[in-house]
Amino acid sequence: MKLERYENNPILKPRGDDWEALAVFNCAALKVGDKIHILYRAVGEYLQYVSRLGHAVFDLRLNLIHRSEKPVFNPDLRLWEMSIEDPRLVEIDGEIYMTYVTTPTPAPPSAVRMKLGLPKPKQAYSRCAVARVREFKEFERLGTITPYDAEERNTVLFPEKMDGRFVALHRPANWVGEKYSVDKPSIWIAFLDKIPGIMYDHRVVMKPEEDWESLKVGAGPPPMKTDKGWLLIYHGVDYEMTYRAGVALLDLEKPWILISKTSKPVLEPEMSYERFGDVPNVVFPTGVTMIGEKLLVFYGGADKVCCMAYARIDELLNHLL
Ligand code: BMA
Repeated sequence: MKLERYENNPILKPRGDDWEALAVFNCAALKVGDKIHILYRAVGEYLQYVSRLGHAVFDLRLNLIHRSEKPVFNPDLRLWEMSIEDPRLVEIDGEIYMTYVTTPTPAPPSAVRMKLGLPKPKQAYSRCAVARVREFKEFERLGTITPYDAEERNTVLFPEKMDGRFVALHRPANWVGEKYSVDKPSIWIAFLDKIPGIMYDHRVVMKPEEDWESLKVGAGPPPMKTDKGWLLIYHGVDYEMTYRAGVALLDLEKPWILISKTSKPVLEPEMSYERFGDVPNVVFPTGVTMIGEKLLVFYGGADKVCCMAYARIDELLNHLL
């Protein structure tokens, strides 16, 4: 099964000559009432490749009704945040939370470095942090939640607490080897008593298995509750650095148990806006929402633009089961 692409893709393109001039991609999504709020990663220069977050609002027919003139969330150098990347949005007990990546050193991706002839910088680990979001204007930093010894991206929170604890999926890229029981970067689950807080009780949920995910896997948007289980859209990367999207189903009560996952990707780079951009051959899902029976997946195309693809939820679940 494949996701269907929205006919008016890309839904957001780079704009102006400042903070979002070069790339806008990897967008979080949250439906509030009859609006879909998008927070997207925006890049305005290649040398340092600092990303900030922009905010866009769409109606349920995907007409753009607002786009911020300025970034709504900026890195804070006093906190060793050089860049804010790949946001994910989730509502838990009536509050909106955003998980995001912070990188402490400037680091354009290798495709961009090669074009500019820049050397590979020595990089400190990226980490994932959480902010409480109010009205998509106020972002209250609640701190880093990933373990101090882990290089992290792709942290998402479940939309519900379990036994009073927050539940997260994360992808510690350097937790590989005998000690960790995985030999490639995998998706792990962990718990938090509160936020701010630190994750504990880590378990592996999903390892790379298929050819198209042979290098690593990482969570996409936060898991979505269905009567059959938690639906997780994730990305897989192969040795050619092609990013594709797959779907998995996790047990409702014991979400560390994988019920099923698609053996083939549901979305892969085919369109020019997914094949050619700042980093070629990338679809990178980071947002999900439901409209009626339709599941909408928001994703970045080639680290350049924001896009959407969709499927009927019953068809997707039947396919998984
Ligand atoms: C990942 C992240 C994403 C990016 C992807 C493809 O490691 O940096 O933000 O979209 O690589 O370059």
